[in-house]
Amino acid sequence: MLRPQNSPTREMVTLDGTWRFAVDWDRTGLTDNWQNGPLTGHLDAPVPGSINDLYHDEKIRNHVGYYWYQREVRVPRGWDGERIFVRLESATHEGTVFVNGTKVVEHAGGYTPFEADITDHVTAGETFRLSVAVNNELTNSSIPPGEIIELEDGRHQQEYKHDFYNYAGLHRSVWLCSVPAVRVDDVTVTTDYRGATGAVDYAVSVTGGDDAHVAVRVLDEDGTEVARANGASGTVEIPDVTLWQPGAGYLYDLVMEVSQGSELKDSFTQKVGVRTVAVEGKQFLINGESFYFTGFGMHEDHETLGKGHSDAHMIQDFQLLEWINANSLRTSHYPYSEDIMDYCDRHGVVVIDETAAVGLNWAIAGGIMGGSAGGTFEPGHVDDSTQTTHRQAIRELVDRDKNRPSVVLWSIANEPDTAAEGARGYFEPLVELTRELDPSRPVGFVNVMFAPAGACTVSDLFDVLMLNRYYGWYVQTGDLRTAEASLEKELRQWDEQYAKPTIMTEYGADTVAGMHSIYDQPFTEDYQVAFLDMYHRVFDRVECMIGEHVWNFADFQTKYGYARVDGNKKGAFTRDRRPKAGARALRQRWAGKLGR
Ligand code: GCB
Repeated sequence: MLRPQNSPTREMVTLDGTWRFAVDWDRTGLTDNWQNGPLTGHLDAPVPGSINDLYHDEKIRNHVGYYWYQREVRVPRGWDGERIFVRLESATHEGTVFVNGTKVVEHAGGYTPFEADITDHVTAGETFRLSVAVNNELTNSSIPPGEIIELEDGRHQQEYKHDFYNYAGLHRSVWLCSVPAVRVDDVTVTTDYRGATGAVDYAVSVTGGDDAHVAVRVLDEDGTEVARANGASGTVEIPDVTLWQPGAGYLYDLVMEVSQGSELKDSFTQKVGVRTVAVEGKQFLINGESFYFTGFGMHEDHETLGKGHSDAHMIQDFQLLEWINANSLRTSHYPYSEDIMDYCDRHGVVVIDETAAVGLNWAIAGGIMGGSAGGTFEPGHVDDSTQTTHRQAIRELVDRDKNRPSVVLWSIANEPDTAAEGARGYFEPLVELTRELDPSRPVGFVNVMFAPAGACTVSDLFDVLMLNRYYGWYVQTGDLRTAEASLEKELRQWDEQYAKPTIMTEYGADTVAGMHSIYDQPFTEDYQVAFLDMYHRVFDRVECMIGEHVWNFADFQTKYGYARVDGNKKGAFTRDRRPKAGARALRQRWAGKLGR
């Protein structure tokens, strides 16, 4: 699905702002057809934004089920004869959209976009009522999975096995768009270069006209045409190409023009960065050069907004990433907003792009995250229905981000129970699917500390190893000497057994800003620095290590738990983005790594 844009043949209007809002307390909204009239009550909700931290009524925050959003929309009068779409960048976790009284689309998966062709339900120049029922429930057939518990007093409670708050709502922008009937429906690009000449392989699919002709032009960042070609697929060569590089995200415009006879029907522009990605031995190569990842596992998480996107917060976060000398990030633990991805493309930030498959692990459920015990890969837990949704999550992620130069590696899950029986049967087809959908990028998953080398049953299926380790924190707490020995021993085992490029995708210690000690005392800023230093010494001694992503960029909100005081405090920055001592230590370390 293409991202909407303004072009000579396409227009878009934002539907962001304040919408009417109602909580579907008794789950009667759909049966009572709330879409058929104005929502009752006096509440409003912001789009984009999470709803959980906004209202004084705690029941709204804790509600399990549907929230309803509604607004009036006027279709621009010049859109007569165009196809009209509504596009939601996300509805977490499920959205059902109505135009006036009619259901136009339903979508599951809280972090990927969806759209509906509403041409037959609206009239140019007139208004319509747009309603969205958003469901925040997580079950064993959702990604991420969860379980809804009915309490003795009849209330429902949402359980889940991942460590971030289950924010809900319309977290990203909503658009009304016009597109021509004959139009570009999809485009896939892959890039290469030989010497100074860049090559862009493209394949355009057109809908609405079999006899349509496609012409493509490539413009550089000054708008100068540097290449052109005819046909719906082929290769365009760019002389004296400027490569997309980590830290310098040069983007060309691939302008596709669809005509019938001499009439221009559609014009769509795809941003293209020319770069290559490859895994060779124990190295990860970008443009043929070995790349070392510095950066973080992140979260979309802010006070008040929850997981709602805000450009101001995004720019502040990327400024801090630049300040700290991070060259990359992982979209832990779900696909991030398309605005964030655009930013990474434009600015040369390297991305490990992750699905929302987090918490597929019943083995740690009885431990640090709370929850019920039992095996992971069994009916009712992670089963065929989970896998079906997981497949769809992979499809939608690759479809959304396949043309992004910033994305160099797919992460298809975070910390699944890969030491368990059933893990290989579950993951093998998912790896195959990812490779089928995108043969151009390496595939990985993030391994949990309970599935070390020798116990993990799936690591051989992947191109890159990604490990989360918490020696000195969840185990050997406060004993960095023992932790250093354990970490080094384990990393050497991975190196010997797999000899694959290995990224430490999580390591970190909860740190209370302002707390200090002269001892190795957990939770202090001093311990955070000593902990990070210890990991870095070890990484520098083990050959397969090609990157370090600290957990986490900033403190973030989680569900309640005795191990969480107002959320997870492993941030290098506080939730309001002030640096802890660890941030300055990282800045210095990574300046060295990047030769700054
Ligand atoms: C992990 C998870 C991450 C948690 C982190 C922690 O292994 O991948 O989601 O937040 O540990 O701090 O416990």
